[in-house]
Amino acid sequence: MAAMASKRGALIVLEGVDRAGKTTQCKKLVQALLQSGLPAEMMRFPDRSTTIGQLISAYLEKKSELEDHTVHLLFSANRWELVPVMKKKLEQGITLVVDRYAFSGVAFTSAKPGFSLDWCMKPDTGLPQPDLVMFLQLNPDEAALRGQFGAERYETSAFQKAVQEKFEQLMKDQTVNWKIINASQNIEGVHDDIRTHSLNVINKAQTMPLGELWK
Ligand code: NYM
Repeated sequence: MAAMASKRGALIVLEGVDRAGKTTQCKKLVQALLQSGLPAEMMRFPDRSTTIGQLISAYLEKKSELEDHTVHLLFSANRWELVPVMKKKLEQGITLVVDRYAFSGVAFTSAKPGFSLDWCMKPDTGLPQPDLVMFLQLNPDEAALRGQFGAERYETSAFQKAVQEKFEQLMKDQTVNWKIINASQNIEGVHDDIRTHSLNVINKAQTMPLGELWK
């Protein structure tokens, strides 16, 4: 018997430099979708709960050292290991709201010396294609007003500036549905923009097959 074409959930990603408000906004979006009767769940990368995720977490907390290519591949492997779960949930009609994805992976590694954007994109090529990627745009001065950086790896203003430039290069890719969100508005203003874009895309995704990233 042919499987019935049921409506899939949308894959929605929030990206941006550190402290742009991604986590806060992911939580608010899931809450708003659920309140409108739309099934939704939040995910985040890195997912520090898995065996691979624990290696990544120790590296970010500077409790361990990992060679730069190695950690890049671990971040990617951490996404791939969650793909079966993601596909299953999307097929069940659940919209996934994801805090960081392959774009963070590429932007952070390619901000290191000796890494091309191209090399960095390869391991994540073929991941489930997000239906929408919202980039929370925040200028460095605005970010500075949000207080001190944390103590994790990468949390310096010089590195974050390099990461921002890499995100800007990635956003030129027209095969990805990018939307730039002004993250210097208040929390509710940012949320309104994010919710509007999301509702739009949830509707459209229902009848479209899930794509493959960068393919
Ligand atoms: N990060 C995140 C990477 O370097 N590569 C990746 O693939 C991903 C998903 O890890 N500084 C970096 C970005 C952040 C850190 O922080 C994870 P958080 O607060 O868990 O989002």
